[in-house]
Amino acid sequence: MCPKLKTGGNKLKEKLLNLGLNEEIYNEYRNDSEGHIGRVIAEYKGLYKIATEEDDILAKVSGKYIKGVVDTKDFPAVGDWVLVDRKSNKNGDGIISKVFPRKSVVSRKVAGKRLDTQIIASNIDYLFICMSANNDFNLRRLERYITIGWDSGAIPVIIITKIDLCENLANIKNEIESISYGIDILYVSALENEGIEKIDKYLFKGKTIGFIGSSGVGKSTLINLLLGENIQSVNNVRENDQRGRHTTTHRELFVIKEKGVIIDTPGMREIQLLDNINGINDSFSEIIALSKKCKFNDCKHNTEPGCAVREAIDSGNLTIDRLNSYNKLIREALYLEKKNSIKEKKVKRKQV
Ligand SMILES: Nc1nc2c(ncn2[C@@H]2O[C@H](COP(=O)(O)OP(=O)(O)OP(=O)(O)O)[C@@H](O)[C@H]2O)c(=O)[nH]1
Ligand SMILES: [Mg+2]
Ligand SMILES: [Zn+2]
Repeated sequence: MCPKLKTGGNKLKEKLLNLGLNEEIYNEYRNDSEGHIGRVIAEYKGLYKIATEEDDILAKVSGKYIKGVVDTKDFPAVGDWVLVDRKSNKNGDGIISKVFPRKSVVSRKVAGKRLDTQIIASNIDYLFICMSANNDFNLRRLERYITIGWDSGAIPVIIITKIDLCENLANIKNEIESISYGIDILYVSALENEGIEKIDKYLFKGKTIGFIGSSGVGKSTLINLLLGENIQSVNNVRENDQRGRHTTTHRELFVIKEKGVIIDTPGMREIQLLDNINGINDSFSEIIALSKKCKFNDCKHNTEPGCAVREAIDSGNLTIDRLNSYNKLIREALYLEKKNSIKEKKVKRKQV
């Protein structure tokens, strides 16, 4: 426990420490004279469930707060620390007046043509990117998730699930290792209780783990195992029948007593990235390192002479799929960047 987290000589309620409150956020809160601190543990269309030092209460954002909202990402999200006007539900629903600065944010672009950002979870320490070793396995999709991970400010960890269903794990291992520089990879089977103990090294009081991945990969099953009880529903329909169905329908935060916090999320169908090139560059760090060795600074790695990227492809040290994937994600990000700058100009013009 952090001994410095005290309120006027009284130790802060153990519950907030178990929920992941740290000194940084607590100091922010202390500067606010009005209200109580709480963490958003679930969200239901405009209504938030907040864990406070006393109760779990339902709350809405204040009218004043809504006036300051520019993008959907300005609304509270699961994982956020917020300022609410009450800490028990004795007097009805609470009012949220502030979201404390987010330490990390897992987000993507809202599916479809809109430019809005959707926050998947916030204030996460480790992002568990879950992909199953059977039919969900897709290296190009994994690259997208890794990019979201590096973008978020959390530490990405790859969790390959359902290894009991995979006949050729060695192949999968080789493929993943070729694209996941500097990322821990765990291979697990919830069904056969295999590899689960390796997750222990990420479970600490005060730390938060977020789970993301496609529907049906076994996120909630794994979470139930870690919680030691069947809190989250899982899809019990046969493997082939479950396409398109989401068992988990909303994001929710759970405390594992003395061992940290876990956020479950519904499976994602589409993973559209934001316009952040940095996350892509972090995920494709070997291509960035190679391109520094190209003869021309602005090498496009097509037919230029002295191209270190092409040389790596020719010598089998880099796959063409990997380069194509990098180019595709960069093109997407640049396109979004352009659209976003047009949108910002429009907003500014309106404000003048
Ligand atoms: N064979 C096998 N099946 C598993 C394993 N883990 C989970 N499953 C099964 O996979 C199905 C889906 O599991 P869920 O935990 O609901 O998946 P999810 O990722 O939470 O899915 P959404 O909530 O829709 O995003 C269930 O039928 C589980 O029993 C595993 O390690 N091996
Ligand atoms: Mg689920
Ligand atoms: Zn080049």
